[in-house]
Formats: sequence, structure tokens, C-alpha cells
Amino acid sequence: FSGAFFSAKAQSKIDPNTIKDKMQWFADAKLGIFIHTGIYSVNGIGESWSFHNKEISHADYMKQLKGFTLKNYDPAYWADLIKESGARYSVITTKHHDGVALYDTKMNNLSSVKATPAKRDIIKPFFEELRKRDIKCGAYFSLIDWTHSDYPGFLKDSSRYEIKNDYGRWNKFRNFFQGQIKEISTKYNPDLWWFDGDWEHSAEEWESQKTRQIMLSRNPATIINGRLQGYGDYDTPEQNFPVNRPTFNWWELCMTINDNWGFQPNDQNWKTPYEVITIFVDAVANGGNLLLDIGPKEDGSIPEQAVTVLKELGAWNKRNGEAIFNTVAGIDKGHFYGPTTLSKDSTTLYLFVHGKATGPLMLKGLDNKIESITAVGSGAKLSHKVVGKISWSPVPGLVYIDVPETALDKYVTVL
Ligand code: FHN
Repeated sequence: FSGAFFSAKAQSKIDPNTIKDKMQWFADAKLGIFIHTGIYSVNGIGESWSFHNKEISHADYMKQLKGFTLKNYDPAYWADLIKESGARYSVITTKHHDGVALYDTKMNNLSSVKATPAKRDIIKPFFEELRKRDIKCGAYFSLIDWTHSDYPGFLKDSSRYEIKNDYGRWNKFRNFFQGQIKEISTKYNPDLWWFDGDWEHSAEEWESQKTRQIMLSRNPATIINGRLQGYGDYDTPEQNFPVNRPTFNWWELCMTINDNWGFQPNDQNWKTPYEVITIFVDAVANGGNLLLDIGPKEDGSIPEQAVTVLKELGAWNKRNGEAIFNTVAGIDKGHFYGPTTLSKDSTTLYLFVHGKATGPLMLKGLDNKIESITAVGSGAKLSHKVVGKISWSPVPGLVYIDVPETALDKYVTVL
């Protein structure tokens, strides 16, 4: 993963020192599971970008409403699988750019309850099952609504307008989306809000500050991602990995498990469990979280490739969770090669060794303030007293741990 760390956008106006306490659960959680469910999973014609980019007509895209059945939707199974993965939170689409709500909105009739054969609210039962398993609940909400007739969007058809030419119409839309945020807050009380689509308008046009207050006035403890134009609590770079480690200690890499966010029959490039675990470790070693996306099918079933990844991730977390959850970023790559995490009291350094130890291992590139070293791999643990100054590792990307020869094959193996 390379590329710009944070997309060029309004820096948050929220002082991190004022939200440290309520962000702590998020900083400790490390792993979230993202769920994109919606009518885009019906015909495999792509997400709402397909009509936005005029690859198909909006009318043809919306025909998918009739194919969204959720006939095999099992929120308890979804929650069990998320629990098994080791995730501590889950974020689900309440409304994507197409404007179709996946909950029982009273603001219009465009929802899975009133406009699809599913005739059901996805969010309520899912949040209930997550909370039974002590998993935090996140609500993804698209500020963009490319279907709503009062949204000025990119669809330059006759019904569209420019905000500056019709503030009355924009106000109507703003009252609409803020009304949906109020009802989601009141009905489902999300622990976390995951906004998307803020890039189309300014903080002033979105009334980001007022929108933030709508949520905080109903639940001061809720946290908000950085896509509420200037009024979010943490940043969530997409698919990209930090080029430089952030100086603050809560951020999140949101990432697809294949080429798409929502299910498509032709989904390609499924990430293997090893690839996901490696990316997950690197995110955590840099003080961040991984929000791994899965896209259920229109009937509510989960593709078997996603099930396999979540189960393998969970098995790995069972063996190595001590080095992941409730830790803080390890030694910065600039000082030390290889991903590491630190226990909160900084007395234990966890090393993640990728690949087979190829010879005597020596810990290099570390000053002697760390009292003990724990090499984590295949579930084994090794505490190694660090004594004296150690020179730098000569080989970028390799971790060297000075352990008795006999310990090599037992303690330090493939991640
Ligand atoms: O178009 C969406 C996409 O479906 C997905 O929700 C991602 C998540 O970060 N956000 C937009 C693309 O940037």
C-alpha cells in the first residue's frame, strides 16, 4: 500500500485533546468490519457510480429495488462471524449514495422497508445482535443522495440545480438529511458515525457543525469519522496506507476485501487471509485500525471468500491478540525495521516476524529503554531481556531478535 495518507480535505476543527476519553475504545479496538449492503448487490451493474457516471440510466439502476429480498438475512449469523473475526466494532450502510435507506426511515418512502420485497429494517436487528456480543455499532451515512429530487448532485439533468441558485431547495434537502440523522440517532443510537460523500460540498453547505451537534446532543459519547467536512473525530484513509506515521493515536484504514465495496457477481482480486492479516498488523503497528469491508449478497448471505477471511483473521487474533488489542503503535519504521506494537505501559515490545527466521536473530535498532521483548508468531511468545545499546538492523524490512539458537524454530516462525 502506498500513496497519499490522508486525502486532501478540510482538516478537522476538533481538538484531539477534547475527545481523548471517548476515542479510547476506538483506539483499543483495532479491528472493525465494514458492511456495504444495498440494491447495488442485485444485478451486478455496479454501485450508484454506474448511473452517476452515466454508464446506465438512473431508472435502470433503481429497477434493482425489486430484486432486493434479504430472504436469507440472518443478523445473528452476521454478528457471530464478526465476533469470531476478533472485530470490536462494525459499521453498516444505513444509506448509500443512491438514497435507498436500509432502515425504517419516516423521511421518505425510499427504503428497504417500503420499496423492496425485503420489507424489513436491516439496522435494528443487526445492532441488537452486535450489542448482545459487546460489539460497538457504527452507522455509515452518505451525505450525497443522488436520487433525492432536492439534491443538486452531479446528475446534470433537468431536475438538478446549483446551490447558489436555489438555497430554498438546498435547505429542503438539508432538513431531509438532518432529519434522517436525527431518526437514526433516536432509533438506533450508534456508537460511531461513518459519514461519506462530504467531498461534494463545503462544511458550511453541509452545516457540518450543526450536524455534529445533532448527534452529540443525543449521545455525547458517539464518535464521528473525518468525512463530516472539518467536524470529524478521526480520519479514515481509503485503500491507502500511511506514508508517514500520524502523530495522533486514532485513525482507521478502510479497505475492501476484493475490488468492490458492495457485492458484485464478478467480484475479483479477493485478498487472502495472509494479505489481510499483514495489512492489519501494519495498520495497528502504525497506531491505526483496520475497517475491513464485506459485501453481503442481495439475499443477505455472505460470500464464502469473505467468511474464510473473517474466520482465518479470527483464528490469528486468538493466537496473537495480546500483541494487537489495547496496544499502541510500536517503534516507528524510521527507527526499526518490521511492524511492532507496544503494550500501553511500553514495557513489552511485540514483534511481528514475516517469513521464516533465516539464521541467528539479533534485535537491532533499539535503545535499551524497553525492558522485555516478546516475539509473536504462530501463537508462541518469547520474552527477551534487552540489555545495552544495539546497533541498527542492516536489512530493511527484516526483524532481528537475539534468541538462543534452540528457540529459533519454536518461537519465531511465519506470521
Ligand atoms: O462510493 C463510496 C464507496 O461505495 C464506499 O462507501 C467508500 C468507503 O470509503 N466511499 C465511497 C468511495 O470513496
